[in-house]
Amino acid sequence: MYILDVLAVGDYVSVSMEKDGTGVIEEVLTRTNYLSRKAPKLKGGSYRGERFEQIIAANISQVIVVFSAVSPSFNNRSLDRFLVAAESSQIRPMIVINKMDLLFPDERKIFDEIRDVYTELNYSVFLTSAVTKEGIDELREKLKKECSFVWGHSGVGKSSLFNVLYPGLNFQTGEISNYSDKGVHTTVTVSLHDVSQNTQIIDSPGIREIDPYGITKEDLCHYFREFESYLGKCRFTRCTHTHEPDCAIRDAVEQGEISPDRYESYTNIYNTVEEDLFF
Ligand SMILES: Nc1nc2c(ncn2[C@@H]2O[C@H](COP(=O)(O)OP(=O)(O)OP(=O)(O)O)[C@@H](O)[C@H]2O)c(=O)[nH]1
Ligand SMILES: [Mg+2]
Ligand SMILES: [Zn+2]
Repeated sequence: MYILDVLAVGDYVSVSMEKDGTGVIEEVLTRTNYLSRKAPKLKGGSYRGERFEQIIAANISQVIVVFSAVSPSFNNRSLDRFLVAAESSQIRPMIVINKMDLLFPDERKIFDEIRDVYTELNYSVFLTSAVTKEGIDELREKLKKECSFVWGHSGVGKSSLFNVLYPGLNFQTGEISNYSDKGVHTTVTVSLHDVSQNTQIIDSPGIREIDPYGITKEDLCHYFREFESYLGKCRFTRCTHTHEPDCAIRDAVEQGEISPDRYESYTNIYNTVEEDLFF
């Protein structure tokens, strides 16, 4: 049996002390929650069809999903994947769209609309800039007395945001000179920091695409908040909400009650969930 992660950032452990003062971890205490992903396949081989769960961080009270408005450009399909990953781990996500300073004034309204769509779904959304400090005070308020895990693609400004939120952290950030739209990985490890009393933040390296562990096709609809009130109202009890007649979800999309864009994210993720790998 493979054990990929005995310990993760955020774990609580019990420790005993040896005579020479060395601490020995005796036990990892039960996790209240954790974020995980499918472990990457081993180089040169596969896990014979099995994929293993890799814990990214544990005992988190919220996930801050960070995107940039531009450089790299915002992608709502990808945002929905992050939200699904957080929802499936039962960890509250918040959304940050950073680098607002790089937009032309007439481009801002697109992001005001995006903010409205997700605010309507009860997600907190912050439009920020690490340069002008737009949105920073409001975001800091939401981090108080929480253990927040920051998640997103490389180069969106996760570490830069922490540096302006909590001056003194001095996280390494990417240099504009060697930064491209592809993103260079500046942060390379997950690390937890006490920034004030009862307030912790966890910085993490940018990820290319989220590959959540343990999501089934059947459960996916529960991770789209706006679907909830329609579930159980389709003609077929095992409706997949992708093609069946008299589907309450698809009807709601047609009636304009569910955003077609969000529904497209659902079908998109649905088609990529590798059902057979989760048993
Ligand atoms: N104009 C502008 N540039 C920003 C902003 N935030 C970050 N940057 C720049 O974007 C680049 C990447 O910033 P980082 O903070 O290193 O990004 P990251 O998300 O931590 O990246 P990884 O550690 O690789 O995951 C750097 O050149 C920053 O100076 C912002 O709000 N506005
Ligand atoms: Mg970073
Ligand atoms: Zn349905």
